[in-house]
Amino acid sequence: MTKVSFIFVAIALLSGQVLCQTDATYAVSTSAPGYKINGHVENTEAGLQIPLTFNSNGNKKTGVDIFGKTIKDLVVNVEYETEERLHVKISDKANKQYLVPDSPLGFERPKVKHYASSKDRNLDFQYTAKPFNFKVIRKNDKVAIFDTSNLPLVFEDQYLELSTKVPKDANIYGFGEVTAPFKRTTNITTIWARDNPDDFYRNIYGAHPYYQEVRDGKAHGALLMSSHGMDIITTEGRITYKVIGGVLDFYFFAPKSGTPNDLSIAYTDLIGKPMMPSHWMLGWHHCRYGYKDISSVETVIKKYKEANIPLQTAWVDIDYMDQTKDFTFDNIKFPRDKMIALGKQLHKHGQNYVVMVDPAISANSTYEPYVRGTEMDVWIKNADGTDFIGEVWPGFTTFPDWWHPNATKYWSKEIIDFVDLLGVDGLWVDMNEPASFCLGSCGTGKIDAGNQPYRWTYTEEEQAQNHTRWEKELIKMGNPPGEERNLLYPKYAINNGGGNLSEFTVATTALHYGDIPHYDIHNLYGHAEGYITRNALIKQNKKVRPFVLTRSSFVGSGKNVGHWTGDNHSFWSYLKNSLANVLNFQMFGVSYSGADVCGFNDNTTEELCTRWMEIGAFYPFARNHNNNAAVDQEPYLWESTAEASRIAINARYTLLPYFYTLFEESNRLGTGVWRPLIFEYPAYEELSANDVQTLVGSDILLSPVLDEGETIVKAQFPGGIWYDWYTHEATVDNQSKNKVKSVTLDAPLTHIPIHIRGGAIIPTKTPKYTVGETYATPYKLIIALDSKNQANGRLYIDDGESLNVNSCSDIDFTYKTGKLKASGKFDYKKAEKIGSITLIGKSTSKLESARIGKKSTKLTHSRNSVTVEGLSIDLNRSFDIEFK
Ligand SMILES: *[C@@H]1O[C@H](CO)[C@@H](O)[C@H](O)[C@H]1NC(C)=O
Ligand SMILES: *[C@@H]1O[C@H](CO)[C@@H](O)[C@H](O)[C@H]1NC(C)=O
Ligand SMILES: *[C@@H]1O[C@H](CO)[C@@H](O)[C@H](O)[C@H]1NC(C)=O
Ligand SMILES: *[C@@H]1O[C@H](CO)[C@@H](O)[C@H](O)[C@H]1NC(C)=O
Ligand SMILES: *[C@@H]1O[C@H](CO)[C@@H](O)[C@H](O)[C@H]1NC(C)=O
Ligand SMILES: *[C@@H]1O[C@H](CO)[C@@H](O)[C@H](O)[C@H]1NC(C)=O
Ligand SMILES: *[C@@H]1O[C@H](CO)[C@@H](O)[C@H](O)[C@H]1NC(C)=O
Ligand SMILES: *[C@@H]1O[C@H](CO)[C@@H](O)[C@H](O)[C@H]1NC(C)=O
Ligand SMILES: CC(=O)N[C@H]1CO[C@H](CO)[C@@H](O)[C@@H]1O
Repeated sequence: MTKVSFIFVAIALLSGQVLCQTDATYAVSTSAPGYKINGHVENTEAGLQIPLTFNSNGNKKTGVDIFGKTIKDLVVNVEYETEERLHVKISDKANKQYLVPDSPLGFERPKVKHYASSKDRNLDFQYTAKPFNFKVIRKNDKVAIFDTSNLPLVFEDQYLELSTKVPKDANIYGFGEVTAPFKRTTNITTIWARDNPDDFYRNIYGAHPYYQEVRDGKAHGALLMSSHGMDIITTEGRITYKVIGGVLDFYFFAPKSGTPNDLSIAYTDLIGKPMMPSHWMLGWHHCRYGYKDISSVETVIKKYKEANIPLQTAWVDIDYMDQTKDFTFDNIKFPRDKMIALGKQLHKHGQNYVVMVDPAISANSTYEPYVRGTEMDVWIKNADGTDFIGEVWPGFTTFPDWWHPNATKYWSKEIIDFVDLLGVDGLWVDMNEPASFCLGSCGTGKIDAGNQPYRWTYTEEEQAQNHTRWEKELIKMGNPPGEERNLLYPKYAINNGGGNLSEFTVATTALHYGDIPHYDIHNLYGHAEGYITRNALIKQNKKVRPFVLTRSSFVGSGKNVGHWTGDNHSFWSYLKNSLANVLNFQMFGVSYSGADVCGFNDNTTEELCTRWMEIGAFYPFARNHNNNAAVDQEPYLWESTAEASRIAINARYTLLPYFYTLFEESNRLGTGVWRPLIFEYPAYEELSANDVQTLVGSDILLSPVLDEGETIVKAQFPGGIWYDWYTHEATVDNQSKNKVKSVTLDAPLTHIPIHIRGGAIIPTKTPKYTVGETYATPYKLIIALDSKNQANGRLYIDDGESLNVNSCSDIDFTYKTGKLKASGKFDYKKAEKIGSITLIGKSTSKLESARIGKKSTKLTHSRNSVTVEGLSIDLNRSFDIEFK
């Protein structure tokens, strides 16, 4: 946005302060007259239906056609879908604006059978007639969680604007994908999927127009269900949405309890619950772009083992492909037979294997995936009906149109044949924003041109020449027939970090099946690929849980895939921001997520990689990944990094049953595996901006070093007792409720501070080299007592891989008045045992023995805990143990 339009007046803030931002994007369209109720407001079975008409006050000149064509007649549908979810959809009466498609590729909206009654629901809808404005009221405390009063409503074909008031310094979280601090302050969040490695505060790979707010200790959320490009402006006192198409399709969430965890449940009730990973997926992963041949990969696997750093899964980036074409092998460096043998070798050692696949298909008339796709006519098209041909790694490429009726069949065959052949355990789908290195259909008429020099390898002058030519051709190609909108250069341009909308991706004028311009569907492309790829993997093997890791994502993607935060840099700032990014994805319902450990682009250093391994070992998805142009960063390369990695990964493997239990909860309920402190302690305002520590579930607190040269961490601890993971000492002893204690923790280079919440029972294992070996050890319970000498916890057990679980155990542990009780469901019949129990807490020094059935066993005392070892308690039925 460069031009400041005359209709933009930087308005005085609701808080009374004057907005300093000069960028017009921050302002609201004060000249827009808005809408008024026109006719009967109807009470429907679901709620209300309100007809609106443009509030033109005779003066047709102002506030009309601001950035598009004003749509005069609108309908507001208010639906009380559940007690904690309200759907408010403002759409054009004529139903011409594009909606996010329903099943199967977009977003599967749940069918509502019974709407919430006015008595039971926690949300109310209030409105004014002229101009039309509305408030969403959280009933149990009468707070207006969304309030458009005195703020304009603009509804044009290519520009929609709506704002809500928020309190001063509001605790806003979400809106993405963006690399920014967890708590969002004044900023513009642009949503337009984009392949970009490092732009802080700019739009990157995924599209999640969802936020959560914690106000007065209570959480609520709002989703704008839109696949269009948009800017979301968060500024003092206000959030403003500026969207370049579609309708205003909002969902509001307000759990009765007010807890952020219950909000996550309510949100994922709508968008789908996060997928359930297999045990192996929770192990440590390693990958590099730029291994020169397969023996380099084999060497890495060997050296990990020699250094005794657990490695569960070896990955191969696009290097294995023949001229970077999907589903092929480089005959010399990564020959097919050796690639197959590598998988067998890994499996023999209880390890796993994942490779990359891109959506772009080389336009090469002797390359079978291209030939088959062309026969089935599955490619995205140009406005004139020819194939759209962009440029990716293998040169000129076509792009599967996931909406084409043949696309699922086409892609499934390619995926299934490939996985059958190679024996990989999962796929990694990259470049699916989709990324394209040229502008427009630069490969039209250039089939069989082979690999091309990449755009960035030309001189600037040549790049500019290419760009000018591409742009001319794109403009010449023009709009699809019958399309009246300006798809290439909408008047409201959004703050796309890449410039014009079609830069580095498929042109917005290109067509998907049913003549849907890419303009309307762009943000769904990666989501659709993830969905189809997952289903193909299920078809390939119905028994085990599929593994798909995606770069681009949309609302609801977490149901199908995991996500890594992309091509970041080996800088301290990225290490620090990785916590916020992972926390964002927990909120977006993509629990299985993580950043590239040690950083992707640029050269890491020993210290940075050491610190990154320490926290990276605890990312829900934990993988070291490097770029071809950077120095090696395998964790065994430096002594301190190797040492820190062993310590941290061993702690993760010790905690595997705890992680797995959290993933099951996430899959069933929708809660995050990682949680920011403020989501577990929403009443503690001091924690609202803390994104440098994180909780794993409710009970494990990580306080990593994220700054160069630091050997201490200034950590915040909410009320209660917090025990040091390593020494069992109470770092914070009986801190009173609702108070935060700041503690400076020692953190020498190879040490990550970890704390256990007093009151938690944590199921653990003995860490071994692989996840399988770790899981084969007996369980060990850690009971960390609270100030009342009580604790409780949960353990979920199944076979760790079945897609359809047919037997599982769900065990509740409680410890009270010296007695540990295990109760719940005990259906998983395979021999699972508890081998030891450790009690932590001051009062444990008085304990001497544990009585199990008739047998009494002596306890071993350490400084702050007691342990009973050599147990063999069957986890197939309830039991009691008494400590005396
Ligand atoms: C977003 O916030 C950051 C940090 O406060 C700031 O540096 C940046 O300028 C902001 N961006 C915009 C567009 O306001
Ligand atoms: C699907 O593919 C078949 C060839 O397998 C082709 O005949 C048919 O036209 C394709 N369908 C569409 C809608 O393009
Ligand atoms: C086209 O693909 C075939 C098969 O993968 C390959 O052998 C050939 O080198 C490719 N041609 C070009 C020009 O890239
Ligand atoms: C880009 O420019 C170079 C140098 O002028 C030219 O050789 C090349 O074909 C152009 N690439 C594309 C994809 O148009
Ligand atoms: C965007 O498109 C406009 C209109 O063609 C052009 O003037 C401008 O240079 C383009 N911007 C970029 C970053 O390519
Ligand atoms: C990374 O290190 C290599 C080898 O020392 C060097 O050639 C390269 O320029 C470095 N890259 C950056 C971005 O500093
Ligand atoms: C912890 O503090 C509470 C009051 O805040 C007190 O009632 C309780 O006895 C204390 N417990 C211990 C173990 O110190
Ligand atoms: C539990 O397992 C033990 C040993 O594996 C067996 O003896 C016992 O019968 C089992 N109990 C139940 C309730 O299945
Ligand atoms: C653009 C991008 O992917 N940035 C990532 C870089 O690294 C940090 C830390 O790992 C991530 O949080 C960012 O998302």
